[in-house]
Amino acid sequence: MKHLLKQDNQIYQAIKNELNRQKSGLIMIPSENFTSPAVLEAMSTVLNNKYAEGYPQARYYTGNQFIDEIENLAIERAKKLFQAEHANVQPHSGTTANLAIYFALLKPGDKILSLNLTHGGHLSHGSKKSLVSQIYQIVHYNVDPKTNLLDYNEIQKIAQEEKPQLIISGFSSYPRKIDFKKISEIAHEVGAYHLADVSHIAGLIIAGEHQNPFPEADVVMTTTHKTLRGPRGAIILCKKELASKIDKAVFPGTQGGPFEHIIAAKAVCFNEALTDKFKADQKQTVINAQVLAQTLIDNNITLITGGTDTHLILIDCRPLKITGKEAAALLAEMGIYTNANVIPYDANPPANPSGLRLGTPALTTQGMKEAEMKQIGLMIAALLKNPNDEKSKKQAKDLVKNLTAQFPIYKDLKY
Ligand code: DSN
Repeated sequence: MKHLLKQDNQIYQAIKNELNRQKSGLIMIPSENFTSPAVLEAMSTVLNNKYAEGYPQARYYTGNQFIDEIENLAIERAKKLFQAEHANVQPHSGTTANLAIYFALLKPGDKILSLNLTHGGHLSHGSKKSLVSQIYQIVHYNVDPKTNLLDYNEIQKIAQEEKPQLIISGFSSYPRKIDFKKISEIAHEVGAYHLADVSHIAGLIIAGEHQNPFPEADVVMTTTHKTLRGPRGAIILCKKELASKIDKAVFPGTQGGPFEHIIAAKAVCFNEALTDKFKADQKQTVINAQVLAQTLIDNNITLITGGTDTHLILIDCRPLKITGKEAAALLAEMGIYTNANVIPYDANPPANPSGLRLGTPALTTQGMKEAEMKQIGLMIAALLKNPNDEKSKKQAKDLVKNLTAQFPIYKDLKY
């Protein structure tokens, strides 16, 4: 980054510091991951300079022959990964992708049925704070109060009573598998579309570690930077008959010029996701999460739903007599990055919730396996049970140092 170094030292230094933070800590926020250097390279290119409003072979500006080639590759690879009939690779983020999907499928005032935000849903699925709730009527389903699991009979009952036009599945802090086929059945029974927001588990689906919502779901949306390990952004996949509506809703409906440098990086990430290595990593991500969960349970840490089937774990901090924020801050002090999170039926507000969310995608990308998960689980349990114990803190810092040295990331990236 010699030009940046010369021209803007403040930004250069901050980027360098961030690289060091990522290399020297344990990244355990389950929605974060490390892209490959090839993905980073594709993002940082002259493609940034090109306007390409429209779609391949139908652009509003000249000079898009190479951009078309790139976007077509991204589309074909995305379709192949999810066995989808159509892909739109232009959405800038998961939230804008969801807005475009609502715009494509619904009229203002239509009804959306989605999971309560505090039970694992997402802001863009209809939170009161989101624009979505000002345009559409929102009704929610909850997880079962005893098990914290989805109750498909309850979802069906609410769907039959409320007759929504859209049912959303796919969540941000639900650690268990989702029966997408069942939700498609419920949706179609009441004449609703089914949108599966698989942002968290896209990599798992590609690897066959989780049920694919297709061919039953009408639309699937995923961000591209979580388990999928690509650039920040999103894609929409859908049945052929919805293709034109979805494309028009993305552009010109809710976006202008696409980010073609990001689309190129998405294409690179999709090619990586088609490999056996990627699939093996996704399998290991789930094994790692399960070993980590079991180690925590064996050391008297309470987990929401009693474990995980996926890449993420939700710790109930209430028995520890600390808040999620205190737990996350304590771990961050050791260089272990997790996030405070609401838990179902949380008496505390989202700004100060009772849960701690953590996961294994980034650690697995670094090459860590079961043995390391056991070490990390023991260390996290010791810290959370004795937040002021200086010996545990010292041991935690040493472990982070050893593991990051043993499993280095971005070895060749020298800023
Ligand atoms: N912020 C994402 C997550 O961490 O799950 C969802 O948008």
